[in-house]
Amino acid sequence: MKTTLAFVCAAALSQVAFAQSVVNGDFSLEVPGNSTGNGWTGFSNDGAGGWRSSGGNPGGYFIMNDGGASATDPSISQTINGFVPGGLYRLTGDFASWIVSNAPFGGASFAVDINGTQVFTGLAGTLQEWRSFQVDFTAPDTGIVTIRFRAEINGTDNDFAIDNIAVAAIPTPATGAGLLGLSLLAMGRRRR
Ligand SMILES: [Ca+2]
Ligand SMILES: [Ca+2]
Ligand SMILES: [Ca+2]
Repeated sequence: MKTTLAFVCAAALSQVAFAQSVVNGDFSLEVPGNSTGNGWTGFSNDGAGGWRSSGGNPGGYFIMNDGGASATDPSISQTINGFVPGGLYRLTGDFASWIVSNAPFGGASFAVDINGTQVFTGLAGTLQEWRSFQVDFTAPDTGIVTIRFRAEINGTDNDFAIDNIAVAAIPTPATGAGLLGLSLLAMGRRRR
């Protein structure tokens, strides 16, 4: 019985401790605009877009920009392995409308995709004002998750910058029960 309880608690704790990390989520390292490097893969970003070493929130950041073609969207993505299948996770980050010459802005033209499904859209807002997004998702059976960010999604030329991209595990009710069991076990030990 003791062994079983300890095993359950250990399993619960491992899920709490587990948090897949985004590589270079703060963009402190250079990222290519149209290939793969330092964790990210850029696509369809022109010279006015791409990685910048300073001026983000703070420090390095990445601008998704192209010429507003409706057939393509400037984007950046990262594939992360090792999620617990069925586990709950939270993707967070900062985004901002960016290029002055494209004002006035209109419509939702920023998107967050998880494994190819659009899960968040952001309205173009005040120029270069950082705002935050938060998306909760369940990890698939493969344990592999691709996060992708896109700008100009509605056929506009609205560019977006991103920074501080992170993923963390969300404690589940089962995990909470495991932790309760652990604290009860600890209390029992203290009593003895
Ligand atoms: Ca940064
Ligand atoms: Ca587009
Ligand atoms: Ca643009």
